[in-house]
Amino acid sequence: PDNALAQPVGTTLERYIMRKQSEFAYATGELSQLLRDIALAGKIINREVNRAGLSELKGAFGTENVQGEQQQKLDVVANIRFIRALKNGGQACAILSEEEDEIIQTGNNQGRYVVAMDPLDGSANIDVNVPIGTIFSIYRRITPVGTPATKDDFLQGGRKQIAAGYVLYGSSTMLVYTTGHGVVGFTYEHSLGEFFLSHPDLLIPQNGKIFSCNEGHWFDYPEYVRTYLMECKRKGYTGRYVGSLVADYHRSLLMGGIYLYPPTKKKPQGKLRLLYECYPLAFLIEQAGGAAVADANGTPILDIVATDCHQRSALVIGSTNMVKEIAASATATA
Ligand code: AHM
Ligand code: MG
Repeated sequence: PDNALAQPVGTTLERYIMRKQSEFAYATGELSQLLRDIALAGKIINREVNRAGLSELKGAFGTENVQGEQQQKLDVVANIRFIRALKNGGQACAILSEEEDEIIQTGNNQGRYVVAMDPLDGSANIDVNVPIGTIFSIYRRITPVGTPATKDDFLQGGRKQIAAGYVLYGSSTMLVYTTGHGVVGFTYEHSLGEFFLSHPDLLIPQNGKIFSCNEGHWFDYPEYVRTYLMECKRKGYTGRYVGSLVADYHRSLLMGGIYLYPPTKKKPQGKLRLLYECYPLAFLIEQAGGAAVADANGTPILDIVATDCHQRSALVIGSTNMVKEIAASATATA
């Protein structure tokens, strides 16, 4: 406590964004503003997530609306909050959300960016107080500024992302993102309402000893996936599966490991969505020195061609050497 005052003041997200903006001579400040808007949306969703249990106590916390209607589901609320924050921010001309079939025009046709997002991922975990997350992916639009955005703005392919990230609502709330210059992580300080830089340069260990998948689908997995998982078990690796993609991904990033959502008999294309689940996490993992592939051939996720805004993909993501091993297991099984 004596030297508490001697502690350096932490770097806030705001200060960090400003510093980065001045490092890139071309920066117009628009992407910076968009990142701020996303951080604000994250704070708002964080607040909703934190008081989710209280909303069951109808009325007591003002959770019933004026018409006396029941509270909406948290993922619906998150969707509304996120869209509102981006509309007010003015930088995004359109949004693609897991919650809506069609792309959402924000009315900001002067905006240069489009944002694909899963406002609250891990739907099965929302009601049971298990970590959940928001995922986002940003592109510079290819349609002319001043006109409404189209699907083409979203279907540019994973390598065209200019920024991506997530907010993890866990034991602490974190914002992790990349603009293509490495990966940074910020931790939310509730009482100050600020994100502070806590992980300046996130790199995933090249090897790991944790595998993460839903083993309930075991009999539906392709043979090479089972072979690889058996090998993990033989080596005495640890199995961990939250069932929230952001949480399982975040653990893999920090500790090393592999996360798998392979094709199954019921979901031959995989379950996860390419544009707002797989692409952004693949961009982040490559920036953190890891790997993300879609199939037994080891095709990088970022090279999968997007033809539909809501298309699904299989996903194998994590420590490079583990991802390579599963590809090797595919060749050996073939
Ligand atoms: P959701 O977008 O409906 O929440 O589904 C995505 C989630 C991921 O967070 C998680 O990794 C996966 O689905 C879990 O699926 P399963 O229950 O099949 O293991
Ligand atoms: Mg989802």
